[in-house]
Amino acid sequence: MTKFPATRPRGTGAYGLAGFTSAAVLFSVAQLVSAFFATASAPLVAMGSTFIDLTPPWLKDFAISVFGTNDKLALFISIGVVVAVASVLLGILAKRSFAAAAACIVLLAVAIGGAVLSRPATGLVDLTPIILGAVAGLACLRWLTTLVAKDRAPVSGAVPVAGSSRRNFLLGTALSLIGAAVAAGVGQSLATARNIADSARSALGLPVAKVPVKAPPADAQVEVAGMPQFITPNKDFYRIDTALSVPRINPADWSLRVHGMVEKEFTMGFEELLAQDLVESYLTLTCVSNPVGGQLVGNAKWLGYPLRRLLERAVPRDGADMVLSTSIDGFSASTPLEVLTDDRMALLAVGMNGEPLPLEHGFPVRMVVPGLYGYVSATKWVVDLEVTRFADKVAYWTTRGWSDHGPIKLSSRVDVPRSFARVPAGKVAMGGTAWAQTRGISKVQVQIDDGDWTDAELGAEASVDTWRQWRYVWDGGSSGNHVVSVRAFDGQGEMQTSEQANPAPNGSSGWQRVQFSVG
Ligand SMILES: Nc1nc2c(c(=O)[nH]1)N[C@H]1C(S)=C(S)[C@@H](COP(=O)(O)O)O[C@H]1N2
Ligand SMILES: [Mo]
Repeated sequence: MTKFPATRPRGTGAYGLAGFTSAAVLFSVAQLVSAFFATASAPLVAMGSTFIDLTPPWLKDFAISVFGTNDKLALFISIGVVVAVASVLLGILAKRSFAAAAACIVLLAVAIGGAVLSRPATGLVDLTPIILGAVAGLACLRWLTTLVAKDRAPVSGAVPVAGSSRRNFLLGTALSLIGAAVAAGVGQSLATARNIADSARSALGLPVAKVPVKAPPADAQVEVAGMPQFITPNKDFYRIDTALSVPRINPADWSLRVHGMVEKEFTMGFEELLAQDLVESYLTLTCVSNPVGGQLVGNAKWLGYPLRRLLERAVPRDGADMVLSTSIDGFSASTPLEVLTDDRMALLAVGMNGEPLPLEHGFPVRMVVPGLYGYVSATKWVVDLEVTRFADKVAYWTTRGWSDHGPIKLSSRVDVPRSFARVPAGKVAMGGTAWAQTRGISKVQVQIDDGDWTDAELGAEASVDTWRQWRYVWDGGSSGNHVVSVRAFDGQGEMQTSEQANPAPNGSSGWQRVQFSVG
């Protein structure tokens, strides 16, 4: 009937779908297998962690300012989108040359393998997930592209040929995708079931402090609707770290090595730590990435052992001026030795607000140090303290452009009203928070529009290491837009600087201004 062939090869769409499906198989098989190996053996975790380690300060700042503490979710989604697009292109490449596409998959696997090996606490065996994943992905691509090649579309006008090869391709794709989803789901439940840290944490009873701390005065909390709680509940406490998957440490396996420029190096296990005379203190933690008016600040009651005592036992040698603390996942912080040996309450903490540390906040042991931003002091999942010198060792963020010393800047914030809130006419109760850890807050002033700076009422002080709330009742003004500004004074009467600074390299500064409207 016709001289033309009645079919032509399937278009690029089918190949793109084959590529996407093979990538899904590769990643989910690797994810499933990774449940039996180090957490960082999962391709997504290894890639994401490596990406985070390569992140320059401006990008970290940007990510936190846009996504806040959802920055990790944003990273996973971005990686997912990039992988999805790349895999479709790979499928299309396979139409021209299967060998070229296979070579790309092998290269990708090698790159991921490199990322896995670059993580602390991984070894050659941790390459198993990516190797098995790559084999499964390759096999899937081979199979599906063979099925596509057999499936030839009818040329328009020609009588359609039987659609069985078509059905085979779609069936193969559906089976592969279902298999991938099942593998990913099973991998997830295996990882949860094997999470020994979770069960150990639930079973753990912490000792009580030898010296319990006095509860904060009731009027540390000012009475203004919408104010944050004076003590931040653990579930609301901000979380910032480079750990894409939270380290899972069995306390029975935990130990802390204290070494370096010391007379007596030693290692302490968890039991031994709990047997020391533990103390409690209220302390406000602050992240250097907190922008003016930001929420990366939290206040908690900590239970722990004074780092001063630990270092007394090690006896630092002359010339040492820094302690490099390292976490199980390779993060490190450089803290001035004198800060850890003077009489402030720098703690090796095991408890937070009456519970063992939550997993995301450093279970089983972390550091908390009054007066310093977290990146130079608050090492979570800490396993190593090296007494050394700033001249000799550089910590995680310091190599990425942040200052090696990170004292917290005197800051204040407006919590109520929120930006662009509309308040009813009449009296307006405003409130906020101010902090200058180790020095305390002596005064907070507010200014409405271009009016005079006026003293706010202060909530009671729990300690110089905690934030202090303020309250101000404004008589109210004309309907329309207004601005409230805030500034604080520390315990020595020094005023917060009005100079605006971004978080990098050593913390934001400037007075917060909040716009709101009346009426
Ligand atoms: N192991 C580890 N500890 C870490 C970090 C980290 O990335 N890894 N980040 C630090 C930073 S930058 C801050 S601000 C605090 C935050 O502590 P939180 O998450 O308990 O609020 O932890 C510090 N300790
Ligand atoms: Mo931080």
